[in-house]
Formats: sequence, structure tokens, C-alpha cells
Amino acid sequence: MESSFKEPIFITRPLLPTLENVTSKMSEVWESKWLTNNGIQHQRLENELKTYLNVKHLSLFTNGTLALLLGLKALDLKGDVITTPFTFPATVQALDWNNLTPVFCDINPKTLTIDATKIESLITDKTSAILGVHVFGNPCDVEKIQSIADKYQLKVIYDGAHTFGTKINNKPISSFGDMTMFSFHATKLFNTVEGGALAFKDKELAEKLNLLKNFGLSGPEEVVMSGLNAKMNEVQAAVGLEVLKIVDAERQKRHIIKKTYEQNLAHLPGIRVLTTLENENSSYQYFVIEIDEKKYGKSRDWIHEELKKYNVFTRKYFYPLCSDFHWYQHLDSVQPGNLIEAQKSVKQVLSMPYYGELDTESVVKICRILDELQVFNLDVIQKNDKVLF
Ligand code: T4K
Repeated sequence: MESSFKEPIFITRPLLPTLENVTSKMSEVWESKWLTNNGIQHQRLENELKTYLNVKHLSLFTNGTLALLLGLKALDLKGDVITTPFTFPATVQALDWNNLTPVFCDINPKTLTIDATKIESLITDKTSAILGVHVFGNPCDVEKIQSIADKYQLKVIYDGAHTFGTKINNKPISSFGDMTMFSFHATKLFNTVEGGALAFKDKELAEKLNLLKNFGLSGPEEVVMSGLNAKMNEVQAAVGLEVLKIVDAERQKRHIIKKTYEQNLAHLPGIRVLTTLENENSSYQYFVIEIDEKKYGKSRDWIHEELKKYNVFTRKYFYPLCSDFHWYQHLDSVQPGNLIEAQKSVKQVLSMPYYGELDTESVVKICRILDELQVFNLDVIQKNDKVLF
């Protein structure tokens, strides 16, 4: 019987540069006496990220949610936006704050992203955009989505909170759609403590986004639009500059952890890895499995609870579905018949502990626990079988 871990194993731990390096960066910030409002660290990070992510136009924000919220605002959208119910609440809340109505589309059970083949039937004269989410770093069907958007003259926005550094066929993920949001929250591969960015195609949006994230101020005495305060500050940007230096090493570590999980889970019936992409196609953001209760013998929820007894804290991202939020219950698109795959996946998907500092011995042990839990369960099934037959 596997023993429990001495220290809790969380789903993730932030990627932290050495305190020495951060302190040295903080000295620069302190000496500059410039703490926010487009300071030197902000400018440096913006430039370094443009190079790292290979994007022309990029704007930094205080977090990913405000980036998305103001990105939607900048595009001046109206009416309905077709999106996925299988995402973090931030995606749809960014719509709510823009007075846009989500129209929920079912998902592709292989990638957990919006099912592009079902988008067209949801388009009406109220539809102004498609908001896809590259869930857990699995890219949406970007080509199909673009062809639909071109046909109906819709904007395409991607929530790429999980896709830092991902490429599709060697092209940066942000080259698809009109706009892509990245999250730099502490739990993300690349973090600025809290933070986010928008990569966008239309260079005219740069000025508008700068205004929107700074109260609409075009000068000390001129307010040209209703904005917000959504600026990334110098402390965040300085931390980001240090984190950026160690992201590639973190990706390599996560690659090894992913391989270790895959090798040690392969023999387990009823467990499928959902985050299969590797190398430049992957953000190495999450390691996510799907549990087929019939084949494994126990449900996702049971495993999630059982692992806690071993001090392992997995997460049921993204449960509940956004379409189940009480304030959407009047919408036609929340009907379960419209979201069959999403309703199924949301009960089966489990995000496993995944971060560079997690040693491979611990990963092997987590897999052995999953093995042990199943053996235990098969015993029960066999005993029950004897009783029944
Ligand atoms: N779109 C999508 C698809 C997203 O997934 C997200 C955010 C957004 C938009 C919005 O982007 P931001 O506005 O956040 O930039 C976490 C994150 O807060 C959130 O950023 C993320 N997605 C979401 C998937 O995960 P929680 O509530 O699950 O986080 P929490 O506090 O439970 O942390 C998870 C685990 O990480 C903890 O159990 C331990 C570890 N942890 C966490 C923090 C904050 C640490 O070890 N250290 C830490 O400082 O939402």
C-alpha cells in the first residue's frame, strides 16, 4: 500500500526566479522611483514578450481577465458571442461586463475546445463574434473557425490563458484570430504574479487599448473614453523579466514529467491523457486526464477525493460548466441537449499535479496510487460479482 506524501502535492506551484535575482531587479525599480504607468520594466517586458511570443502587437495588463474584458470592449462588439461552456469563469464574465450574451456551443471531446462543426448552426443576426478557448493548451480548430468567421463577418477572439509559447504548425498561436489573451497568473507557466496580455492583429487597436487600461486618459486633462485601471505595474513586470529567463528550463522539466506520467499511466484502463501536445506545440501548462468510470471502475469525483487521503490535491477544472451558472439559466443555449459532450467531459476530467519542481519519483508514486486504487476497486467488483452470480 502506497503511503501518503509528507507534504501536500498541489496541482501547481509558481515558477519562481531566485530571490537574489528578484531583489536585484527590485533595486532597479526602487532607484527609478517609478512604480507603474508604463515604466521602464513594463516597456522592457513588452518588448521581450513580443520577441519570445513572436507577435507584432502586444499590450500588457494587470491580469488576464481585464485583458480579455478590455480586448472585447476595444473590438466594439454587440449582441451575442458564441463561446464554450467548458472554461474558467473569467472567459464568460468578460462577456458579461461588456453586456454581451454568451451563446454556448458544445465541445469536441478529444480536445475539450469549442466544436467548430457546431458553431454555424448557432449564428444569428445578433452574433458579432466567436470566443474560443485553447483549453489546457489544446488549440481550437482555428482554420475552421476562421472560415466561418470570414463567411459571416464575425470577429474571432481567443482566450489563450493556457497557451504561453504554443505554436500551431510552426506559427505562433496568437497569429490566429483577431486577438488572443494570455494569462500571467502565478499558476501559469509564465507568471508576473498576476498579469496578462493581449496579442492583436490590427495595429490601430494599440492606442485604444492603452487608453482603455488607463481610464481613457489621453493626457493629464483629457478623458476621451470610459476606461478602467488595468495597467501592469513595475513590480509585476520586473518579476516577469526574471521569470522569462527560466521559462525554457521549466518547459524541459515539464516535458520529462509529462513523459513520466504517460509511461506510468499507459497500462491503466479507463484513463486517457487529454494534453498530448509536445515541444513547440505545447505550452506545458497542464497535465490533464479523463477517467472513464466504466473502464476504470471508479468515478473522477471518487479519485479526486481519494487522492486527498494521500495528500495529493488534483483539480476538477472546469467544473461546473459556465452554462450552469444561475444567471444564464434563461438562455436557450444552456439546455443540456445542446451541450451533450460538455456535460459528459465535465464529470470525467481531472487536472493532475504538474510543475517543474515535482520530481519524477513523486509522479511515479501518484501513478502507483492510481494503480492501487483501481486494483482495490477490481477486488470489490470481483467480490460483488461472486455475490451476484
Ligand atoms: N481564462 C482561462 C481559461 C483561465 O484558466 C483563466 C485563469 C483566465 C481566463 C483568467 O486569467 P487571470 O485573470 O487569472 O490572469 C487559478 C488561477 O487563479 C487562474 O488564473 C486560472 N485561470 C485557474 C485555472 O486557476 P484557482 O482558483 O484554481 O487557483 P488556486 O488559488 O486554487 O490555486 C491553485 C493551486 O495552485 C493551489 O492549490 C496551490 C497553487 N498555488 C496557487 C497560488 C495562487 C501556489 O502554489 N501558489 C500561489 O501563489 O484559479
